[in-house]
Amino acid sequence: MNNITFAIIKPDAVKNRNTGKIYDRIISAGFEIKSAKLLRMTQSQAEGFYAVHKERPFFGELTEFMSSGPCMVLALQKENAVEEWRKTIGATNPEEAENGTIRKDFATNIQENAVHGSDSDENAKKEIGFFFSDSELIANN
Ligand code: IDP
Ligand code: MG
Repeated sequence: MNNITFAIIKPDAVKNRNTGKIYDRIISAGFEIKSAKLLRMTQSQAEGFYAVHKERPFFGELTEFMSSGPCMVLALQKENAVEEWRKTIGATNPEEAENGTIRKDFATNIQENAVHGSDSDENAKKEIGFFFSDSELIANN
C-alpha cells in the first residue's frame, strides 16, 4: 500500500500549542486523516516504537522526550503518502529543513523536531498497527 503513512505531532509541538497549525499543514498539503488520537506514551511504548534506534546514543533522551507529554498520532492518506509526508515535514535537523516545511517552522532542535513521518511503506504499516486497530481507520468508500 503506497497511499498511507503514519505521523506524530510530537510532545514539543503539542506543548507549544502548534497542533492546530500542523493540522492545517496536513490538510492544505492534501492528506486525508484516516485516524487520529491524542495520547501520552509510556517510556516503554516509546522504546518499542523507536526500537530501530536502540543502539543510537540519543535513544534514552529520545524515548524520555517522546513520553514527556501528550502527542497526536495520525494515519494519513495521499498518493505516495510516505514520500509526500517526508517532503512536507522536511529534514530531521530543522537547521537543514527547507523553507515552508513543518520542521523548519515548528521544530525546536534535532530531537524536539515537532513531527514524525514513516520512512517506508513497510514501516508505515507497522507504525499504524502499533497505535491503531483496523477498525479505527476510516474506511475508503
Ligand atoms: P526522522 O524522524 O527524520 O526519520 P530518525 O533518524 O529516524 O529521523 O530519528 C528519529 C528521531 O530521533 C528524530 O526525529 C529525532 O527526534 C531524534 N533524533 C535523530 N537524530 C538525533 C540526534 O542526533 N540527536 C538527538 N535526537 C535525534
Ligand atoms: Mg525515522
